[in-house]
Amino acid sequence: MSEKDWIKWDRYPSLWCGGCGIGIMAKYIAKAFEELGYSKDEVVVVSGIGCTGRIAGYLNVDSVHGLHGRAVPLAEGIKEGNKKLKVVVISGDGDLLGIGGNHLLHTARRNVDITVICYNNEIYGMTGGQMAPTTRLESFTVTSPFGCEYNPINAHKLISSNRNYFYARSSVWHVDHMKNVVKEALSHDGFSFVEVIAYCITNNGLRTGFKDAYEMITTIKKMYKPSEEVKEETDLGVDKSD
Ligand SMILES: Cc1ncc(C[n+]2csc(CCOP(=O)(O)OP(=O)(O)O)c2C)c(N)n1
Ligand code: SF4
Ligand SMILES: [Mg+2]
Repeated sequence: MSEKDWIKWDRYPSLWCGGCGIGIMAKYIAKAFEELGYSKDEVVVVSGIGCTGRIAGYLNVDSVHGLHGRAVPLAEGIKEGNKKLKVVVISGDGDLLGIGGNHLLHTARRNVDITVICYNNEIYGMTGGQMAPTTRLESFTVTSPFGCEYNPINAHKLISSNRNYFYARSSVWHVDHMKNVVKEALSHDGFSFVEVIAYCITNNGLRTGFKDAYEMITTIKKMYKPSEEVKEETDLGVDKSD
């Protein structure tokens, strides 16, 4: 098998906008599945609603495109039904950390053996670019026209009640790093969470002054650097509890 077998090519071109990073993430998750030597009948992908959630229809595995915010309990139910399955949630920041935040908090706390991959574009992309719980302080969105007044949610801290947690942050620019941390997360025995720093060119970037998707992704390249430990907010990194 090759990584190409993990994508449903007959469904392309995808519904994602030209230049969107979700397709990049899909490709490197497919590579991670391939490099781990998984077979298609042992992986289940679950998503919620949003642009990222549509990924469930493009990966060539059994998948569920669930309700907004309910991907994590759906995944937990599937895992409970068949413990041998690798159950992977792939969804957006609004889905996982907004409406689905309470599910995430408790599934992580109970150390359920699933992997959650969050495409964090700091916005509700699909519905037009509204402020999300991940939107940065002072950022302009359609619902924060004078700048966001609140601090963004800290996903790392949110899931760390469970002492066996695995958290890693990567980005749609640092694709090999992203693939490697996804592989580590999938191999972790217990709850794992990967935050993928990303963007939405159509419903956020263009309005906030970016010329195109290339300018947005190269801004991510400049702002973040991969590292082995999370030392400061702008670092990418892998962090495991002791
Ligand atoms: C219960 C419910 N509330 C609201 C919505 C509308 N809705 C659809 S997608 C979405 C936001 C998705 O944001 P995110 O999860 O960040 O995904 P993105 O589109 O940015 O990838 C919302 C609020 C919905 N579908 N269902
Ligand atoms: S609206 Fe934004 S997040 Fe959705 S597909 Fe387009 S660029 Fe990607
Ligand atoms: Mg989003």
